[in-house]
Amino acid sequence: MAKLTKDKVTSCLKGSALTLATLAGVIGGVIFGLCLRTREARWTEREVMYVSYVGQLFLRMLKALILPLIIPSLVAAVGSLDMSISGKVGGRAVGYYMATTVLAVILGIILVSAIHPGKPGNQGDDEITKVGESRNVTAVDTLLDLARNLFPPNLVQATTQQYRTVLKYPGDNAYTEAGGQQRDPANLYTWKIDGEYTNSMNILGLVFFSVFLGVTLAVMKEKGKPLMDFFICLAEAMMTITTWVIYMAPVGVFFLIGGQILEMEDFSVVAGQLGYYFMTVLVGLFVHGFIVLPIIYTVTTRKLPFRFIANMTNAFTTAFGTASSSATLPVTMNLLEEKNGVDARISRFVLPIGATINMDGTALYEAVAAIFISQVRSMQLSVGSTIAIAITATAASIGAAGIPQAGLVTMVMVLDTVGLPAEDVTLILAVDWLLDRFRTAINVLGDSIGAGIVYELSKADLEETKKVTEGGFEAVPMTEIEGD
Ligand code: 7O9
Repeated sequence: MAKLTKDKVTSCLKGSALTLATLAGVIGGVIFGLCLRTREARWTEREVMYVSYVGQLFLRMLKALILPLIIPSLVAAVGSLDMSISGKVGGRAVGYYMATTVLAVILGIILVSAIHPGKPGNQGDDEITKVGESRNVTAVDTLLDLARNLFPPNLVQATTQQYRTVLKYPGDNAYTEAGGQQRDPANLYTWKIDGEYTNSMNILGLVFFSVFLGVTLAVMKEKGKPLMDFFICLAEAMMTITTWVIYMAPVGVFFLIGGQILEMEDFSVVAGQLGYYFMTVLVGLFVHGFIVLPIIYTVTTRKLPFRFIANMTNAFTTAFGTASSSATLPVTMNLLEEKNGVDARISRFVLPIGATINMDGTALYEAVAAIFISQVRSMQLSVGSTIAIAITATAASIGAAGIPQAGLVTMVMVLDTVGLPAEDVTLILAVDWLLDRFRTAINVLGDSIGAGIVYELSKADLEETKKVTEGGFEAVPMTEIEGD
């Protein structure tokens, strides 16, 4: 009996060696960074760069996989499903994204109201340092830009740039050509409307186009097969590379986190009310990720969530190390398919969309942050304002990927809805880099559980189309890749 258990333990340990190594990488990275910090002299920017260098290499490898992975994944997954089935699958996914994001925001609002981390006045204005110039944009323009970016005029450009509206004040005596409206420096709506392309990938446009191409190939049936095979093969190749890159995770995460700890200003900022704010967000993320989402998983699939979540550990550690759910996407997809047995047609359809629009952690954080700042500014929030914060925090998390320099801009939008000044984001900046890592891990967890739920709910539908894709669209087993 005892021997059996021991055998089980060793085989389990072998299977989880990589996961354990990556976990050790996280903890080791923290210790490594803390040890380096004991040096008397401050670490220079260059020295920090040397420390995080290896981690940066790992991050670059992951990022290189995103584009050639998500486009063929989406096209092939949507293309291999009947239109009616992809409609059902997409509907389930979007329903899950909406429900969980709203739940996360509500949880955040309840927690920040109950804990009340922000005591008025303590955060002196002199501590505020202005970060960058604030951008002159209206919420309307941001929304219109979002829809504009859904339709990139040039697909190749969309891989590196996205559009944004820029409002300019041309001087007091200038009149608009149409209508002769007086320019008012205080009213953005009377400013000159200009636009520019910024250097960040237009992920919304690419995702939208890929889904559309997938639907088209599904409609073309036999005629579309050569292109389908091309995309299936490309996605497969990227997944294979991912299985190799994952082996670098322990080392990559170690140096990424070590470098970040070295770069950090000081621990003392987490004392006081900023510390309470930090804890509020952390408790919210924890409750959402490890209580609310698992319960939803259990209720909808009638399966226990523990195995499923444990299998995804490597994705969480990678998310924590990189602070980017898109860079983690290849890892997430790989683990979902290889360890949790999620059908590739589901994971490759649902995950890229989830990584783009489903960010529960971000939504929770934005709601908590806005209300925390209003507490510090001793601003009494009406029920209406609280609902306005909830709605904009939800919208900000959905649209984040479509907005250049999202972090600050979306936070400013949320603050703006209740009349708080943009400069106030600086109140929470000191702990943002660390919270980012935690909320990214929860974003990844939310995407994974979503894919798991949609898979379980769609099993019956998938059975019907089994014949169509037989043999063509299956993850390559690890043994085949490693060769003999
Ligand atoms: C967090 F679909 C993909 F994988 F190709 C994809 C590519 C890029 C998906 C999303 C993106 C992307 O650009 N996302 C993005 C996300 C852009 C700006 C901000 C954010 C928000 O990031 C989160 C946060 O700050 O709360 C978090 N760091 O999940 O990555």
